[in-house]
Amino acid sequence: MEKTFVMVKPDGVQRNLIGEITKRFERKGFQLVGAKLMVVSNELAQTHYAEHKEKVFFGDLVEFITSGPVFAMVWAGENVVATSRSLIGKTNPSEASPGTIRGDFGVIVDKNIIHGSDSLESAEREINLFFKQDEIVSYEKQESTWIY
Ligand code: RTP
Ligand code: MG
Repeated sequence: MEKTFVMVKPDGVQRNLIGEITKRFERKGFQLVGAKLMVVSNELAQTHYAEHKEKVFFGDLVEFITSGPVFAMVWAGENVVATSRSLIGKTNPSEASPGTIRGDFGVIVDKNIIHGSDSLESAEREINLFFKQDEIVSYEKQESTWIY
């Protein structure tokens, strides 16, 4: 099953949006297969955002993402990489459509609430950066007499 890496950034955690964001992914129909609250080290931040290391905003981006706890997640489901990006919305919240996470909750580009992997390759790379193999759980829905 396809998987992607999603992270509530420090601003999203500060604003108590972990529940709201997790709810949107669950209700969309995706399955949560890994999650943890953590503080990103400087080294991990630089590796994660390596593609932006020549950009003028790189230093600020690394400083921000390491400034407080993030909520790192792995979500699974068909087309989860691309569909997560559309649930998240455009990078700049001022351009993100209402109904998307950044469109509904974000204001400025450097505090845009959430990260989502932008391709299958990025997803695999980022999941391995943030999670150990045994922190990812795979499970099937059970037939039961206790879900009504
Ligand atoms: P992310 O990687 O965080 O999910 O965001 P993204 O794919 O939508 O955007 P990306 O181009 O990868 O940019 C990474 C993060 O850098 C910050 N940024 N600041 N000041 C600026 O012009 C600027 N441009 C990008 C944003 O916080 C963006 O999420
Ligand atoms: Mg990106």
